[in-house]
Amino acid sequence: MKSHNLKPRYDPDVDTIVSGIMKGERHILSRAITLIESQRAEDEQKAHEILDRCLAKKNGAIRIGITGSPGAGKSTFIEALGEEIINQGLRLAVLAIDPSSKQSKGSILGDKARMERLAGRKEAFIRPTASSGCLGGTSPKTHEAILLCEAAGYDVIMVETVGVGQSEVAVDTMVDFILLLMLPGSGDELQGIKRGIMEIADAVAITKTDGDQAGIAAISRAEFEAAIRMLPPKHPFWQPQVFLTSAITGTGIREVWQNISAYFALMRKHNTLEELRRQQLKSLLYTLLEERLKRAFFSNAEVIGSKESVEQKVLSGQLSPFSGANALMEAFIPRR
Ligand SMILES: Nc1nc2c(ncn2[C@@H]2O[C@H](COP(=O)(O)OP(=O)(O)O)[C@@H](O)[C@H]2O)c(=O)[nH]1
Ligand SMILES: [Mg+2]
Repeated sequence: MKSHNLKPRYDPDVDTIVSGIMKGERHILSRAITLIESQRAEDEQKAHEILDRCLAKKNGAIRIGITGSPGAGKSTFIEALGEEIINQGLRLAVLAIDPSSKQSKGSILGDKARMERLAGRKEAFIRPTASSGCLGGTSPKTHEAILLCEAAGYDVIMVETVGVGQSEVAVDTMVDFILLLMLPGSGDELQGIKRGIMEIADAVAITKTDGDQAGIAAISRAEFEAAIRMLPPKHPFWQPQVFLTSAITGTGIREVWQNISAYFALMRKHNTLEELRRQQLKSLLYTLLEERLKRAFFSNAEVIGSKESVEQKVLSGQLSPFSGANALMEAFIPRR
């Protein structure tokens, strides 16, 4: 008899998952992140239990956000920086969020392939994640995945996100250090929306400064340095620096890591990291609460029942959007 057809799907219970995570078993950690990302109610419940039990374990990991436009060289940079980190004897988890992966699974594989050398190291855990419609890909789920990676004992956690404005603000609430990657010649973007990103960057790396890009990269560096001087400091003790890097030749990679290390040494000296952790938890609390409220609102029978007619009245000018919103709130929580 062929027994492989009868083999049940591997579905470990909460105890097995929690102890597997604590032991640093990568496939179990991956399984737990899948539960976090699941939309199914029973998975959500399971993920919740796992998270609650993992939260108790704190390991003092450092969290680094790597952000920049698509094609800026983030994944390739993480591979180069990641090797440097692992060679220092540290364990590294990478949560790579790819907004394009919503449509095609191909690009998820693409990102993992880009970090192939890193993926082959036992000290590294690489988890490509679909952005599931969230701007830039960060969501409470990313924050939860970070918490699990910490419980699994990783010393450094990197989150790759695409810089599209609002998403950096979201990633800023869950990581301790933000490295902004910019292409040579992108200094003109400083005038526009990228300014918001500059405000939360703790360091800037101009990427791909190999080949014939060296001259233009030097100009960009001066432009970014000038822009940083104009900004109010994010931390009183920290002045962001601009680095020229190449993931291909290895230029600047070690310098960036030294800069990041110096930042965390200062954070510890000023006892700022603990305070930051508290702020991050508070932020997760309210993000989750907002998500729960929204879900409760839009799945409420009364709201569903009146939504269409309210919308029609707003469209035909019978109701202002303001009164329409009030009417829907009234449907959700009737005034007593
Ligand atoms: N010349 C050069 N090309 C690079 C460098 N880093 C990345 N690339 C290339 O730039 C493209 C985009 O890189 P990728 O890491 O996927 O960018 P991401 O979208 O920001 O993650 C790929 O074709 C890389 O091979 C670099 O340091 N120098
Ligand atoms: Mg990438």
